[in-house]
Amino acid sequence: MKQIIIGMLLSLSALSYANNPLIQNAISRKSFSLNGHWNYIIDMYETGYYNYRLEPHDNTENPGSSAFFLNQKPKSKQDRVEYNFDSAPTLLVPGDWNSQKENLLYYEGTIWYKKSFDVENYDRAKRYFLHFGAVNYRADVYLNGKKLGTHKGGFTPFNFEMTHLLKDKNNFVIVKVDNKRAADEVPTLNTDWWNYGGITRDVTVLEVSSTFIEDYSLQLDKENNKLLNGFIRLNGDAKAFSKVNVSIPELKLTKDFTADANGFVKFQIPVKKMDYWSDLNPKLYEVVFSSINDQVTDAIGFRQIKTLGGDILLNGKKIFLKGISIHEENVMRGGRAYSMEDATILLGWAKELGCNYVRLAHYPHNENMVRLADKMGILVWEENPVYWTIQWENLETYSKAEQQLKEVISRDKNRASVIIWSMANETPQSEERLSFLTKLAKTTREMDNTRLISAALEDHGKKENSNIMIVEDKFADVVDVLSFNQYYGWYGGDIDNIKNIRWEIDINKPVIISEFGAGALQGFHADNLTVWSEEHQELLYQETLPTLAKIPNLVGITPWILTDFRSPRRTLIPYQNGYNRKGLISETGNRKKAFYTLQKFYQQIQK
Ligand code: GCB
Repeated sequence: MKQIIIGMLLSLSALSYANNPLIQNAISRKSFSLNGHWNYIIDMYETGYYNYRLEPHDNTENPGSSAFFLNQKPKSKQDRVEYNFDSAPTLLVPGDWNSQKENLLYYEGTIWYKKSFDVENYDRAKRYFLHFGAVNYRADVYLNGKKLGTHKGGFTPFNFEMTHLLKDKNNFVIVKVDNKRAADEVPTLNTDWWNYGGITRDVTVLEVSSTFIEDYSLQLDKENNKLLNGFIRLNGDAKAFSKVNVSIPELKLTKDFTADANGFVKFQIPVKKMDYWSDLNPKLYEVVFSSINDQVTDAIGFRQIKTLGGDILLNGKKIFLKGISIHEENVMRGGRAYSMEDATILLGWAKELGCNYVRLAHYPHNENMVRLADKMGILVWEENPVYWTIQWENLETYSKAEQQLKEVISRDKNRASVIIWSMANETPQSEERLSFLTKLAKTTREMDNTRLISAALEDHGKKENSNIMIVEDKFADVVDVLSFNQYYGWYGGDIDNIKNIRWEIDINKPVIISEFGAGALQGFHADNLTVWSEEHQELLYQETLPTLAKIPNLVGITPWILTDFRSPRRTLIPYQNGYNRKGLISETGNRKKAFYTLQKFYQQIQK
């Protein structure tokens, strides 16, 4: 009996997930935006969610008027409703709340958002989805007083169908956003970045036909550069055995396929001459995916990425990844980055440094970053927020990590710039952690075998000779690229001794140094042994870069980090003042001395 119930529950949860599959390339769909001013109510005690017996209003048959998602209004002068969205202040969406209101800078908890809207040219024959670029961390979404669903994970997109609840006029969407940290979530309680809360990315209403192209992929085969592999997945009543077409007008290529009974078709398309995407030639082709009553256009680059012994080969040629790590923060404005303008600033700085590669740390960044990287010819490492001390033995925590990873892979699987999926960062070793990460890697390979797998691991000095650094981690056997963070000269190790250290790496895989760095307050000048001075950070770069260059299999570096970023862990006044100061650029946009040291190093590296 117990098993039957568990089985039923599992199939129910699978069903609710299957009902809301991620719609590929949301930004090119017919849509309208719900960005802008949303009314908000701060609800520290979650009064609008729980009744006074702490039962969720959601679960009660007739939620009382104190359920905020009903958006109740008093019906008479004697009617008492103790909240009112319409008289509440507003926050901008997209945007974190912390940087918009002074009293919310440190807030971690629940805030309710409300937006009213009409649907111009509402069409009964169409289907409508509410799409969120990201909400940090938990979103409970309601339309016209009814629940659409819940999503957890602060950095990945999700959408809910709302066809059944939508009207042409006077709709209201209410989102309960909760950014409280918790030990069993991903990321967990402890991180070295600001836990920005809110509806941090775009909100869009997508209008699609009753049967539409839900998802697709088109990628160059890993081995054969004259072959494209792809799939199309339809959603809707007429999906079975439906005709679909893929065309690349510039290549004069057009192919018809027929979907199977589930509306799915996997295909291969031979190609003759084509221009391959690379950092030096970021060529994107317009690709049109069509079905009987839907059409989606994307800009896709075709390239191969693989490893050969200690090298990474891009289109068969060795490449050195001149990189920098980046947090998703527009530090000059203050707050989470989300827009194309933000992406242009961040990737523009990376280009100015001489980068052909970025590590988007420590969670999936907004889609503008990878779309722009595609256009600019910047290779990308994307990362799952499995950071430090996740609950490895907790199966639900595993599901949360896997779900976020699947969502980013689903979103970005057609981006040529993305070459590495990183499973985790600096995670403490144990058998449970090894099987957790190995399972994540397996899932990733099943979803996408065209990219490389890595994780930011850790090194340490050998017992018998502390000048010899080693990486002892069984997960190194699983990854395609061995990456590790190393802070010799900052967290332990004498800066004067950097020149004497070397790494003993007995694994025939490419090596990336995923982090190194030192903190410096821009404008603070002293002799180069004075911690927090620009000169000290510059010295660390001057000493570290040539030392790393001696690692035989070194194929890339992403020093920590492009800009100073907000972190609650960094309390030292006057140097840190709430910022991690390892940026090469300050929160005022000024380059520190080490910026130029790294720039010079990259200029000297042959292509
Ligand atoms: C690390 C972490 C990164 C921190 C950085 C630091 O190793 O991966 O998230 O911000 O060190 O500055 O300590």
